[in-house]
Amino acid sequence: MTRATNGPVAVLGLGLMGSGLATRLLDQGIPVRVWNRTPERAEPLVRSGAFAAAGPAHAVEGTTHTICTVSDGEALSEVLRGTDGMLTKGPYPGTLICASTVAPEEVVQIAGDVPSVLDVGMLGNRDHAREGELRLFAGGEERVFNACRPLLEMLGKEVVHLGALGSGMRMKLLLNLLMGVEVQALAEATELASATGLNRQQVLKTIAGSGFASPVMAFKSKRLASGNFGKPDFRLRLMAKDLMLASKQAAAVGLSLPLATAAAETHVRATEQGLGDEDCAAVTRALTP
Ligand code: NA7
Repeated sequence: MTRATNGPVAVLGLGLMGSGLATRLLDQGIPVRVWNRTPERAEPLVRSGAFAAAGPAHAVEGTTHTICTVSDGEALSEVLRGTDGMLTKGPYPGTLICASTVAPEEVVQIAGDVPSVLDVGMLGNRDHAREGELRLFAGGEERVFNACRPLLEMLGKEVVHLGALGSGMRMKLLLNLLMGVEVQALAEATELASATGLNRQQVLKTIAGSGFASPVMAFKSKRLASGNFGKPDFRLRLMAKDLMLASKQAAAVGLSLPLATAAAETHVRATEQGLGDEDCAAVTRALTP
């Protein structure tokens, strides 16, 4: 059997996904070096055996792979090239797995500084990450993908090489486009139900059990029924970012995607209303006056 790595793995960014991935690696006996901008978030992982580094450059020392799961392009740039960034001490000799959802062009740019890089779109939430149940869609050179496959298979139940660098991000953006539009559609139907005097709980139960509901709609109908959007599965502001990125991608190739554009606008407005750190189903709150 091919070993997943010959050395420690760094995980940069310990939000919902990064902490899930680091937990999975530790559970599988992989030595893990972690770093997070807010250091307290590393503490549970340290208790589970991870080494907490002082910064990204320190975290990647001696590692064969680095998985980056910070929130967006700005954060990724900070982690790579900012103060104590992972590239400040010279080129990274291992493989960078960019699992942050950013514009595909941004990961292509990274390849100028990191010879061995993959972009990986992750489908699933923190629980899937913890259990190795993610579905992973990778872009990058075949040689790099094949070398990373054992590690990726430790993290995901489905691991697919889509093609050139940037492909993983393109897949992730279109998947989140679908999710954002579906969840907003569910929220709109629910608000219409409430505003016209139907019983909200009854309507959500009916939708969830109907042929119109996708699994994600059925899942999110529980959030909408309870009105509890705390402890997010996926933060609303990240959905706003991904819908904006998808809309920009479409515009760049001359496509008009009216649903994606409308959903992006609603999610940006919801973020501006202070709902960004709630679960993305909280978009429903941006629909009512
Ligand atoms: P979370 O739970 O919002 O976590 C975001 C992480 O990004 C978290 O570790 C943040 O650190 C970190 N972050 C945000 N901005 C920065 C900057 N400027 N510099 C360094 N680190 C930063 O998101 P998820 O885990 O759900 O998702 C992460 C990505 O994976 C996202 O692109 C998804 O689409 C896929 P903090 O703890 O706030 O200091």
